[in-house]
Amino acid sequence: MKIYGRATSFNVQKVLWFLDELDISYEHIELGGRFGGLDTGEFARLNPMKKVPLLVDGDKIIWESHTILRYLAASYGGSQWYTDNAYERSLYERWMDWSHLIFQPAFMGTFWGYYRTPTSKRDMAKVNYELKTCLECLNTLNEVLSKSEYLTGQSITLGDICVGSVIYRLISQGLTVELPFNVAQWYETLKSRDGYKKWIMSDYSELKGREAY
Ligand SMILES: N[C@@H](CCC(=O)N[C@@H](CS)C(=O)NCC(=O)O)C(=O)O
Repeated sequence: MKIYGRATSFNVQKVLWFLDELDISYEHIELGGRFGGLDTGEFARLNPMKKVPLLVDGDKIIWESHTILRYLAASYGGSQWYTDNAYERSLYERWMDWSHLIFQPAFMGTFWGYYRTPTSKRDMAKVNYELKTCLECLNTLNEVLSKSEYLTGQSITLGDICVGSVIYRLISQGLTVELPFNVAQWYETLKSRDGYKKWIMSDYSELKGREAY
């Protein structure tokens, strides 16, 4: 199995973390960002979007990070990560979608507007607007996490992988973000997982002030 994408990419990190959770052996190929390589015809044949992550599993080619996660869970995750019951799946899939549609874009707004923009060019009103949405998301998460250890119960799911991946960068990029109590506890639990430490909590300082991918 091959996973393509630079380890500093937030969307790639989720997949790398999950591959480690599944204890799957894989080859990681750094691509995109300072590594380049996304504009070649060869890569476009694998992913017409010319983005990472991209997973190649034998003759199967999969792009879009959450689709890759679903594919891996269904193919290799066993009953711990995947259930045939559509309703039970929806309990964690809604968090994956919410993360991609609401939480992650707001976080990305702060990350691009603040961390990836040189100080002199920052529009802090815009950054603070996105940050406000992030804080509202954290408060919602806090309520949900007052009832269970993970987002959908007492064990980790893909929902925690997707939403949890946002937390480290959100609080470590230099903006003031205080995690509400239950979110902070959940974050401590995620931090105890090897894949979270290795991939999500990795150094991304090369992206500071870097406006190009
Ligand atoms: N929705 C896509 C987003 C893919 C995406 O935008 N990837 C970025 C990295 S996070 C990318 O490939 N950027 C070009 C680059 O890194 O050179 C996914 O979740 O996979």
